[in-house]
Amino acid sequence: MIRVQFAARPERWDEYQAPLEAAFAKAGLSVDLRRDHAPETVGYIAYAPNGTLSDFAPYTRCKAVFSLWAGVEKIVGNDSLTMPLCRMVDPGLTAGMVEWVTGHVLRYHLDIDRSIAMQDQWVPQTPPLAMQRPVTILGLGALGQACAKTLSQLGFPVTGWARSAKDIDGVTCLHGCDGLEQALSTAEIVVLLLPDTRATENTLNAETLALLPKGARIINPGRGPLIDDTALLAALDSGHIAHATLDVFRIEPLPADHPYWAHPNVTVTPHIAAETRAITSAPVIAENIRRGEVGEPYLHQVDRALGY
Ligand code: NDP
Ligand code: OXD
Repeated sequence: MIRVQFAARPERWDEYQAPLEAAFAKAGLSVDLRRDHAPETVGYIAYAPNGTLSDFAPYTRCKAVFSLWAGVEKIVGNDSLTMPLCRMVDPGLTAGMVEWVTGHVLRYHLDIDRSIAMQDQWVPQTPPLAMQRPVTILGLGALGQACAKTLSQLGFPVTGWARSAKDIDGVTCLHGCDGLEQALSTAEIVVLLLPDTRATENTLNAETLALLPKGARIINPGRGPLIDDTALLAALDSGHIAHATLDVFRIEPLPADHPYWAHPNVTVTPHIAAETRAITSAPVIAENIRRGEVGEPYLHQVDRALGY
């Protein structure tokens, strides 16, 4: 019997228990799933950073920790976590992010805010076509690639930027410092889907924001530290950046006195861009346990040195 510890917020248990048990059964795994196993008996941990578990040292026989979140910045530097760590790549999470990003890109592209503000006036203004609106996505991982493909299929000229070179149909792929400059220099809309690591902190700062064309819009569902907030507020105040939609912040919930709340050119959403779904993530966890049991490489294992 494989013992799996569920270490997420207690209210998540009801949502996850049945899908996980069904996925384990379907994968032919004999699993005892609980929230209160004796730590030294646990084989695998399903973990979320907003649960209570932070000391992994007592889990002496644990073979791997499976994050229910895609972003692992809260756990990747934990010294007591000496076993493999896998981040979440889940079709439901990906679909949610594609829908959220596409919706917010289309809000900007079609100037939907103007239509709402002018709904009592007959002042026609035809929006350009998607093919006339360059979009840049910073981060071409599971989520960035999926968004890039969908936006490209809608007709947007999409440029993507990652750490390593990529070849994605319909997407101009760039990497490295020069690549970032090029990626930003034409972008009318920028979407941030980078992980929060030492190397990505303040990717958008005073210098890189200045590379964007005047009037560019920013959408950040990645992580708060990707943006230098002071530099973004200055660029919004000067009008260089026309608007920002921010889903993630250095401190969450965003403090009540943060200038983003009241800024007329900022939309704040409360870290809801995409969420792991129990029904679509349970088979991913089951497959990783199957792999762990037969000694195959885990899916989506985090590179601890890179931090994602
Ligand atoms: P991945 O790990 O699959 O992709 C990360 C991408 O970022 C990769 O393309 C990687 O490059 C690139 N990257 C990493 N470091 C650098 C760097 N220094 N310079 C340039 N590119 C870099 O992550 P996901 O796509 O699954 O998720 C991205 C992030 O989205 C998560 O880390 C999380 O923070 C956030 N997220 C937010 C949610 C929300 O609700 N707001 C929900 C889910 C995720 P390479 O391909 O070369 O390795
Ligand atoms: C995640 C998130 O990282 O929800 O999965 O932000």
